[in-house]
Amino acid sequence: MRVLMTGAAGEIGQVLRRGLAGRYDLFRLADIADQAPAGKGEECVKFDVGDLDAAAAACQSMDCVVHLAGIPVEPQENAWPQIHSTNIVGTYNVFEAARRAGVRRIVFASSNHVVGFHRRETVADADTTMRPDTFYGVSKVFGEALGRLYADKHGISVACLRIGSFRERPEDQRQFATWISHRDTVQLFQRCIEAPQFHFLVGYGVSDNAEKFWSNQELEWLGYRPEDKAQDHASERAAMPEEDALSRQFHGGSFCTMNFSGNPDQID
Ligand code: 15L
Repeated sequence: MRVLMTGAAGEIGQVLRRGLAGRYDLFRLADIADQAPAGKGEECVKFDVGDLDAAAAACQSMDCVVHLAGIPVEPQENAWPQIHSTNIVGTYNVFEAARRAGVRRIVFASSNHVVGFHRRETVADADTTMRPDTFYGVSKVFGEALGRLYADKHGISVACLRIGSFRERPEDQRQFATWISHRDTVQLFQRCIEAPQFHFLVGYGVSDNAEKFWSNQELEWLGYRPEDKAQDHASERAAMPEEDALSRQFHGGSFCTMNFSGNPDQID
């Protein structure tokens, strides 16, 4: 199996690179930034996802593309032009490049922020209505829609993973619901890359946290069995600050609060 991973020098990319090392006939690691030299079975390529021709060249002879490249949020939301060029145009380029190269599967790093404005009493699953909480969340909604299109129209098997809080350990109160450990992240991506043929799936990237707001029940067949849980870090919790009154109402937490000028009472 030959796998291309975009955003390979990012936080998740580096953990996947280590965790999946040696599993594939070729692991092609792509980023706009410099990367550690290629090891056995690896190949490093440097390009900007804004360049469709470069993306198409990187997709040549790949079976699967793991698309991580994108602009995140913290500490503040990036300006729309950057989100547009990297997360929207860049994601289109990678999907289209994969199609042109005959890639059979795409694993797309979506985000929990596609459902960020759901109230915490709601347990979200794959069919829950999208309620993005930032332009970043909107860009991930776009990526998931693109995934649907490329699955239905072109028969590419697409997995969209709504990643929660990817950290070594939970760092704040919300992450007792949203945390995903490094080890569980590796397992989840590996299952999606290696699963037998499927058409389209949406999954939540979350560890086995007792308080989680998201359900992967429909994904039992995938075999993702998280090994970590936030409650194992309960002793560290008392030292973590409380969330503000708006953040603690919604799945997206502080992402909902960023630039907020609405009325929370109107958000059902
Ligand atoms: C995300 O999608 C962000 O990329 C990440 O940095 C985290 O903040 C995470 O969501 C979260 O919800 O905690």
